[in-house]
Amino acid sequence: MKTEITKLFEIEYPIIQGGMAWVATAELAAAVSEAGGLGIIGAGGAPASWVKEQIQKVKQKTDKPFGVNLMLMNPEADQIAELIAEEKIEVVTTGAGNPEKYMKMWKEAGVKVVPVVASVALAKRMERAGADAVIAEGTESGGHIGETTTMVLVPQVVDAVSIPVIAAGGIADGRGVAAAFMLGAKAVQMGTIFVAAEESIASDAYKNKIVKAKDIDTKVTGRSTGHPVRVLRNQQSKEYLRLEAEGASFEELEKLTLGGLKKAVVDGDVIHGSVMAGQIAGLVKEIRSCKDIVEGLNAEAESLLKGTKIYE
Ligand code: TUI
Repeated sequence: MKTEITKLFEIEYPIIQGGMAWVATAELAAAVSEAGGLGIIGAGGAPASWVKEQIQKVKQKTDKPFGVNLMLMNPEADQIAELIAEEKIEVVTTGAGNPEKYMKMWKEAGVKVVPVVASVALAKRMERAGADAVIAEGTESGGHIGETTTMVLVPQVVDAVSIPVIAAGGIADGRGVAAAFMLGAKAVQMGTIFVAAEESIASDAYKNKIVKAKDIDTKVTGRSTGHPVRVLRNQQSKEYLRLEAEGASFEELEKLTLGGLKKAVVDGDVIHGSVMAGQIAGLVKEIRSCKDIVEGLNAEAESLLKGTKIYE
């Protein structure tokens, strides 16, 4: 399926991998790009030196385009933003904030800028600031989320901007990809299914928790602090939600989750760690290679959309 996004990013399939902190390493990004999608290195909260190493690693593994996700709350966001420009990365995606202050620098370096937005207002603002596309991310997503669902957000963002829109949140099979296209998206971004991919460095315990998850197994922690985060429910989320309901302070709550994502991804502690995942975890039933995921979902969506003329 050729779309404005496959042309803009010079990729084979309209499938983009989310920039998940700790999980979106060079291994995963290279595997997704090699498969014909757009692999992304997730800077998360990591230092610029780590991001630089990951960029070199991806370049050694593949000649295909790849991207870097800048999580804007990263303490070294300024340095990582400069690194992205210096390295002339094909695509930068951003999350958890407004990347406006870096956009001139990125555009001048020829980097395509694709902010993640959770509202129509931010999508319009990003278009005015020169974004090449936006990712409209629904509240079904894992990790740090907005309030609006993918079904509701995507068509409203599509109507509000002229740049191409990528849909994210709640997609993990060809039906989801086809539905996103019907809403006007020109590509999809997926996270949860790629966390559970063969090439993902996430612990087996983390992948198994996704594979075993049912439809109602995610919880949103941190609504009271203004930083809602969707995770698979476990002892940590239960304790967090109990403290939150009792009116615990931000500091108290933060103590419970500090380092929690690394604990789950790297150490495999899915009882006390933060197992970030989207609601669609319930649909992810097996561990597959990135090639199988990218080609399989594309073929399924293509067949569902045959005759609709919404892709070339
Ligand atoms: O960024 C994400 N997902 C993430 S980041 C992350 S690391 C983290 N860990 C613990 C607590 C907080 C973060 C884990 N998952 N997705 C992209 C995304 N961006 N979702 C929602 C937004 C967003 C929300 C509000 C973007 C901009 C925004 O407002 C910007 C503004 O200033 O107006």
